[in-house]
Amino acid sequence: MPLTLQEAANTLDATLRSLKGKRVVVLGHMRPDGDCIGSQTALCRILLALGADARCANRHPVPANLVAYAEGLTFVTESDFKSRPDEVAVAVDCADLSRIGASLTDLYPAGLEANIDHHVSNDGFAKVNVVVEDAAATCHVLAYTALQKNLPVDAATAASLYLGLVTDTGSFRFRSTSPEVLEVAATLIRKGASPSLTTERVFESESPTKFVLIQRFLASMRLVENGRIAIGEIPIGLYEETGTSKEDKEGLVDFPRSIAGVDIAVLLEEAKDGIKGSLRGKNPELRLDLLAAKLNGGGHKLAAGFNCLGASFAKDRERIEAIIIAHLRERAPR
Ligand SMILES: [Mn+2]
Repeated sequence: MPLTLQEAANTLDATLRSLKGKRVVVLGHMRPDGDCIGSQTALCRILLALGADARCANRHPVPANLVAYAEGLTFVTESDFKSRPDEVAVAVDCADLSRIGASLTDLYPAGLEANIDHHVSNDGFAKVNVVVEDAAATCHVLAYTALQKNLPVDAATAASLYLGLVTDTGSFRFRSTSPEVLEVAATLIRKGASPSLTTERVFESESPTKFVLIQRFLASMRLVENGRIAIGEIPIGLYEETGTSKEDKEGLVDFPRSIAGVDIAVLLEEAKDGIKGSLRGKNPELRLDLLAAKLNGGGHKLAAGFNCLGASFAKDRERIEAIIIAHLRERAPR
């Protein structure tokens, strides 16, 4: 099922052009990140330019630092969302339907029309599945297709596509940063994306309260397994205490990842309904997607997440830690 970028471009171009004259909703994942919002807004603009009646919907709102990318588009949140007659749904950056949320997907009982993604764990849930595991971002798949097939890319669309490339490659620092990715980025800049404006909006617009959250997160960090695993925690109530929200979690897991000798960086977040985890690595052989799967999750080889429903720090911290340690010993003994 995984495609090359070229195969994806051929399929996606035909699919997008076939949506002309139709009502389309572009769905993304809960707690959307830069690649999700970038993909949704870019695809929505391309579809509008192709003559489709397109809009975006998400379970959670667009994060404050990404709102500019949705300017001029209809972006609906779950609670206000109703499907329109004959509306076709397309998903971006979602490995499976649960990432979108049943409250949205249940409104399309005939199934989703297309699934555009780059997650290894994508289960091919739509009629047309355009999944490129080698792509650096869902925005990479979209940008490659749009540029190669001469789809309409105005300055706002270029900015959205660039956003997804920047955020999913960690500002062009991760392994996924290839010459091809940088070539696509260069073309997007020529079409109107601004690297400095992107940085300012996305990375230099944090709330002052986030620094309190960062301080507390750093204080919680500990090294285990001879320094090969770094774990930081967000206990229940910390967002309220620091005047922050879930969205402020973005980027925190890069701190444990940045330590020399750390193979697996872990962020554990305790909530009322359980423990959520983010996993980050430097070596793809560690297959963090498989580790996440052991904890009711999934993702990429180097970046994955999980959700242990009903778990709490007091009861389950050691069990989760043991699973992570066992996975590291199994995949990369030292
Ligand atoms: Mn992505």
